[in-house]
Amino acid sequence: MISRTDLRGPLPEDLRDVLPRADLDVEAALEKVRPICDDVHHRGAAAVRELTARFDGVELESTRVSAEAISGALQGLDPKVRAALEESIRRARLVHRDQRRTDVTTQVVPGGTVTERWVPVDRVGLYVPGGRAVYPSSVVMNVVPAQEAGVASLAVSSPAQREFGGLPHPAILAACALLGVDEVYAVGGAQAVAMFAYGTEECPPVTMVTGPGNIWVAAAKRLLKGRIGIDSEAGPTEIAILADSTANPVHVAADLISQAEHDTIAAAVLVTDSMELAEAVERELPRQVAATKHTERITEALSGRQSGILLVDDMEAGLRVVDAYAAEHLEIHAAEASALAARVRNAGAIFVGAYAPVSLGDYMAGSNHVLPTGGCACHSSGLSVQTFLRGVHVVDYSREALAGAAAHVCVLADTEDLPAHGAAIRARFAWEVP
Ligand code: HSO
Ligand code: ZN
Repeated sequence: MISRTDLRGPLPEDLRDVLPRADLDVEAALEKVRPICDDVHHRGAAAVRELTARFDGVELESTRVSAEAISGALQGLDPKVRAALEESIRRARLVHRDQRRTDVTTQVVPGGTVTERWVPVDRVGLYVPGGRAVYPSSVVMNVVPAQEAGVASLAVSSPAQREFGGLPHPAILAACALLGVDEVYAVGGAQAVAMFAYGTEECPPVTMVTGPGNIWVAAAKRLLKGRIGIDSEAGPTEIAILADSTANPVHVAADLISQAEHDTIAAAVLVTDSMELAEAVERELPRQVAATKHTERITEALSGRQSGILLVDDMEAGLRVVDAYAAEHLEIHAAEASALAARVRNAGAIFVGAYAPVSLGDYMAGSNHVLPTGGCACHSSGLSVQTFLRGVHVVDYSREALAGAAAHVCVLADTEDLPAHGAAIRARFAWEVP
C-alpha cells in the first residue's frame, strides 16, 4: 500500500532526488487558460456566463449571488455545523488578530525618520473550489486573515453547481454569511480568476486573488500575477510525519490517511528511525484504509510515488530529510517532540506531539490551513494577516538631516553615473554640496 525507502547510511548531499514528490505541470495549463482569460478581459460578464454554461452546465442570469440566496443558505445550515464553523472562526480570529502589525518608526539621524506603515490591500477576491472539494473551512481560512488585516472589500467566488440550482455549494454560502461576506459570485475555474483580475460589469476588479483551486485556477493565477497579487500556489495537500519508536502507529497511520483523503495525488510521508514503527504503520494502514469511506482515493494516494515511508538512521538524519522535503504539514511524534520541532526550518506548519494532528489544524487549532505545498515551504509562508498587508516606507527628513546625507548621496549618484540624482539634492542647497 505504501512504498518504503531505506535512507540509512550517509545521506546524499542533495536529498531532493530521493524524496517522494509528484510534479504538477502548471506551466502546461497556461496555454489553455490564456484564451479564457483574454475572453473575460474583452467581453466581461457575457464571457464569464458563457464559460460557466460551457464548463459547469449552468446558465447564469447574473454571476453575482443574491443576498437572499446567501441568507437562505445560512438558515438551512445544520445547527451543529453552524456551531463548529463559529468556533473555527472564533479561534482563527484569535490567532490572526495577534498577527496584526504595528507601524514602526526608526530615527535614522536627528530629524530623519523612516516609518514602515502597514497598509492592507484594497480589495481581495477569494477563490473557493467546488466539486469534490467543498470546504467551508477554507472560506474561514481565507476570509479571517483578510478581515483581520483590514481589507475593506472582500469578494468570494465559487463554482456554480447544477445540483444546487446554479448556486455555489450551500455550505460555502453559509460560511460566507457567518463571516459577513455578502459579495459572492457563482463562478469557478480560470474564468473566476480572470473576472477578479480584469473586473466585469457585474464584478469590480480586485487587487489580489487568494485561495486554493485546481490546476486551471493555479494556471490563471500564475498568468495574471502582476496585474493582481496572488498568494502562493496551493497544490495537492501533503503530510510528513517525523516519528521515533515512541510514536503510536495507530495515530501515525490515521494522520497519514487523513490527508491522503483529499486527493489521489495527495502526499503522505513518514520519516522514522524505527523499523518497528515502520512495520507497524505498514500493518496498520490497510486495516484503517479498509474501514474508512474514501478507500479507493486514499489507496491511490498512499501507493503513489509522492507517498512513502523513509527509514533513517536517527532523528538527526530525520530532521535533515524533513527539512529537505519542506512539507506543507509536518507532524512530530517523538519523545522530544518540542525540542525537535524547534529545530525544523522548513515546513508550512508544524504539529507537535500526539495531540496536535493535522485535522485539528484543518479546522479548529486557530492556525491557518492554506499552506505552501510542493516544497515551497522553504521560501514561502501560509496565509496570514501579513499576506494582505503591504509595508510602505514613509521617509521624513528635515533640511538639516538631508544636509547631513547630501555629500554621500552625491558621491554614490556620481559613482552610478546618475548625476541628476545628485543635482536633486544640490538644488535644495543652492548647489553648494561638494
Ligand atoms: N488539509 C487541507 C485543508 C483542509 N482539510 C480543508 C480539510 N478541509 C490543506 O491544508
Ligand atoms: Zn485536510
